[in-house]
Amino acid sequence: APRIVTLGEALVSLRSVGPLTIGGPLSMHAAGAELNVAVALARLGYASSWGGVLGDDELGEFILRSLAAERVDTTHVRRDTRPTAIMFLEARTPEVSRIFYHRKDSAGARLSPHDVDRLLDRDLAWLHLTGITPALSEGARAAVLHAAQTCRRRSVPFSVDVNFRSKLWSEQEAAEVLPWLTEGAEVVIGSPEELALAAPAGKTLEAAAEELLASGVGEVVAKLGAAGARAFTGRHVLDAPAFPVRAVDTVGAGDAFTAGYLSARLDGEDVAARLRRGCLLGAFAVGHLGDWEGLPRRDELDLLDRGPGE
Ligand code: KDG
Repeated sequence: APRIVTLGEALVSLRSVGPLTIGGPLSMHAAGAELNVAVALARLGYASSWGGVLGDDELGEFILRSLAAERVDTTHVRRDTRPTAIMFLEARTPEVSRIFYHRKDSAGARLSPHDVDRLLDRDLAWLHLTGITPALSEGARAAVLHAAQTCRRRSVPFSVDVNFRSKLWSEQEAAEVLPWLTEGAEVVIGSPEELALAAPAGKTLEAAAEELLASGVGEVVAKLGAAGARAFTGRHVLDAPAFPVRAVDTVGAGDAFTAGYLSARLDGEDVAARLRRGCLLGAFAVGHLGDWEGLPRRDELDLLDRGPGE
């Protein structure tokens, strides 16, 4: 099977059931936007690899164990003396949660262009990147830009999920860096606001999409949350509605959407089917606690597809 590689920082997320200030039980999950995509693709039967730097500590071991259980290849993970990053996820309502990072000077931020060379030095069919990595450190920024550049040079298709994180960098910094990351990507995904950061001259979603397509991006996909998603291919603009689900936890839904969209594209499906698969995986993620735990295997894809009540 063709190998799909994702690359970034994995974290341990500690989820509360209410305000962090009152304490109480926390549940422990492997997290990170790229890890979420890697697991989603592995569940759908792809040969999926995740690459990055983990601490040489219990939390790093926990993440490796989680990935192994999900059949995600971690051959090129490097361990470092810095700690594995942690984030607290404070759930206030199913739709509203807050994230508090403990990731400054973490192992994951030590990702370097050299790590990228080791990771990409093999047959790969697709590389998936996010706009989180360039916000982590100078080295991580150099690494992820190097990864995109390597793909352009070797004509390896790659995708970028913008994933703007305001706790890591400013919109201004992001707008300076993101166009260098997204240039020439096969697929760029983000909310309308995020897409505008990757296309600084584009004020509306349509203008941002046009600017990205003009920079050599193949498809621009806007995640619209409960309103579904919209794809711009240069020739078509297509919409898909979200699947109606009762939200349990919306964190991770964006990554699930991305994995769904990419998987349908890798399957050779048309744009309408890609959007539909994206929204479907988003619905699975929203309906379950944890970023990726509730995602479907390939033989479960039609579980929600049958529609409510069946
Ligand atoms: O998309 C979910 C991610 O936000 C979460 O798993 C943590 O990667 C993460 C981040 O940096 O915010």
